[in-house]
Amino acid sequence: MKFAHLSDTHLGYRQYGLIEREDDFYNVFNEIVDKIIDERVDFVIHSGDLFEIAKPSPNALLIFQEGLMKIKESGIPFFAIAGNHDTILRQNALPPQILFKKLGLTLISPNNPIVNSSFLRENDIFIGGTPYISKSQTPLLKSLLNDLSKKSEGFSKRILVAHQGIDKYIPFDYELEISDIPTSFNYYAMGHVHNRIIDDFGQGKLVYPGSTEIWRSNEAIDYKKNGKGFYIVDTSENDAENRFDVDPINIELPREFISKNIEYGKLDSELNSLGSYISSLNNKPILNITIEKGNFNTSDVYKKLNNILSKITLMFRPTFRNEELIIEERYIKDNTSLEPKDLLVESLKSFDNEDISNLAVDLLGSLSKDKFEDSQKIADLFYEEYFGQYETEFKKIMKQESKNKKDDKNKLNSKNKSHSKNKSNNENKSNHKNINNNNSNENIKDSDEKFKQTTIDFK
Ligand SMILES: [Mn+2]
Repeated sequence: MKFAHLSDTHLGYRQYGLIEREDDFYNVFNEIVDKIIDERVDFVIHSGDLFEIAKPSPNALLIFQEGLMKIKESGIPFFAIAGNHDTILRQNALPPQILFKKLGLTLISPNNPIVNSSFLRENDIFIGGTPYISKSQTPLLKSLLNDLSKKSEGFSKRILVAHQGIDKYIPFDYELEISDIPTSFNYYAMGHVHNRIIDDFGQGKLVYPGSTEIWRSNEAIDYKKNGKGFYIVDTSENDAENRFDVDPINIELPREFISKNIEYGKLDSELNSLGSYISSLNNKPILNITIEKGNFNTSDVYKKLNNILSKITLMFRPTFRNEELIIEERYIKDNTSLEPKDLLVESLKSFDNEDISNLAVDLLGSLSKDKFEDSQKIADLFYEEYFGQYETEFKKIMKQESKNKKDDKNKLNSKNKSHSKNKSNNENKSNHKNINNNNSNENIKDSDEKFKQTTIDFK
């Protein structure tokens, strides 16, 4: 028996605002669908971020619908979880995958964490999983994983599906430490990390198939090294330790991402050879070009680059390492594009919280289109999500605080005027004491933690 494992297809992503890039993501997906059918797999697992956003465009939905229909017509079941991109902040909101239930997609959700199919039962296979769960809810995530581990007991083949970061693979952006994960499964069908990873873990293999297209330009490095595509997992040819056999199926991406540093002194000759290399390519590439060393007039160099490169690249993204621009470079780094969205996310990095960046990006989107009602709704939902449950506690504290102030005032009034310098100190101390006494300081801390926990480099 064998299955296909893929993830992070991000359908509908219009990278750099370019429709050609949106099409690239679709073309790669279509190619993957054909290969899945060629491989005659018994089922497919998609580990989240099927779509770029939780409310995909009709185009993105249509591309997926067509692909899924082909897979269904070949008699192949499709199991999926929602990733962080497929999830709306609001609780109980449905991910777009739910639309495709009648076309053969089984959504693994909090309500249906286990896939119930006669084929799986006949072959003694357990598939269980959870949609993406944010870092502030790691205790919930851990207990769900442990429940699934218990429920998988007694099955001969046990598969866990999840869309999370693990500290071992992304040390600065994870929800799970590797030691949090139950070791009882034979296959960990992971999503979220965009590089390809195959590791031995627990009683089998832990696998991130990675993104199917280059979603951030720095993913080009892993593409060159490990390729992109999906995995075919063969469960019948186990080795002595019952580890499944995992084979990569590579897809050649339609467009190159080129990263080039050029010294200003060699600008003309380097541009010449770069130009002839680009002319040899089938499709116009995305070019990240850095001009460095030496003093030069940025706008003159930009004009020259634009003359030569604008026609032969789909997009070129220049960086100028000129002493005059050092201050700007603090904001515009190598892997950051000039899109307002990216700059906004970059400038909010200190919050270290993906939800805040998402909020800002959402608000930018709606406010820049004068959609004030939508903006209000977005802000209200965010407030509700973060503070709804703490509101009562806050009110209590505020009430207590105003009472303290009154008390302090009364005390002060009864004292000599020369002591008034200490007023604010006394006030602070007594406030702290009261907050501790009514035990709500932990709740405040939790809501504070929520802001700090999730990291911004979301995938
Ligand atoms: Mn992703």
